[in-house]
Amino acid sequence: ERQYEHILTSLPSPGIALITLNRPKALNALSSPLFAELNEALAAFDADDGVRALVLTGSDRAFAAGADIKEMKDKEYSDVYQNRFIENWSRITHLRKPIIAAVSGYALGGGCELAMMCDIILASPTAVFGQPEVNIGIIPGAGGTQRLVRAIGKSRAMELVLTGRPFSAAEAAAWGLVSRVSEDVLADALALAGQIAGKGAVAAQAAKEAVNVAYEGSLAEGLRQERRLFHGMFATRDQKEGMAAFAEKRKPTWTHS
Ligand code: CO8
Repeated sequence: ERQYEHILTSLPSPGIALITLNRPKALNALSSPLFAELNEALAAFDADDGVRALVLTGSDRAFAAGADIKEMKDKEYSDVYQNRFIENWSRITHLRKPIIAAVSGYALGGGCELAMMCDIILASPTAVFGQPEVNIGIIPGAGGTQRLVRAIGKSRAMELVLTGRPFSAAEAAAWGLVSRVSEDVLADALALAGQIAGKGAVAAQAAKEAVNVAYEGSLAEGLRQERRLFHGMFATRDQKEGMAAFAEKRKPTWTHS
């Protein structure tokens, strides 16, 4: 079993993988070494047939307080441009399997962006979101200006990105950035992952892909792709089993194939 320095990984129950960001002294600031490990763990779990849903979390105090400002502060334009700084930090969006962010404490800057790269966000009442980059002379670099607009609308996103003001779990829930506020956010995220892991894996992955088309593209293209993925379900054993089980009034036994 691989041991990491900046993250913790575990398999808390069948079908579920948990990744915990673990740089407590820096409030889980996102550094290049942390992302190298996160990407490695994500790739390993995505390739593991025993894993059908993932949960990403931080500590009670911080999901992640942003990209590591100390790592970034002396970088020049030519460094970040030529080295494609943070380009591979969005690899999490290429996961086939559903991933839930369980957010407690600070989710600022890159931390908010990382949460938004997940498929579902659940927030503890203590969660504090924000895109404060403007306060340190930069702008969001990993989707903050794009995904926030889609999640909560242009006027709110514009206000938050231009002022850098933090916003609460309650605001995030009212605006639809998170699906709910939960007192025991990690337990609830694991329970939700358990529900998803209980579905046929092919259907869960196709559903995720189809929802992401709606999120990323136009309606016409989304409806076309949805129909194609829907048709594809009829090539799976799980479709035969799922519909037969319904007709026979019994629970389906998924083969995830
Ligand atoms: N980078 C580096 N170190 C950090 C960061 C950070 N983003 N945030 C906190 N830390 C460190 C502090 O420096 C401090 O270290 P030390 O003990 O050595 O002084 C330690 O964590 C504890 O922090 P504080 O003492 O500041 O704790 P407070 O409770 O007083 O404040 C805050 C907590 C409000 C969260 C405060 O730490 C803060 O404002 N942090 C910076 C937030 C921020 O500006 N984030 C945006 C960064 S820019 C960015 O994310 C660009 C995105 C790029 C793409 C990312 C793709 C995923």
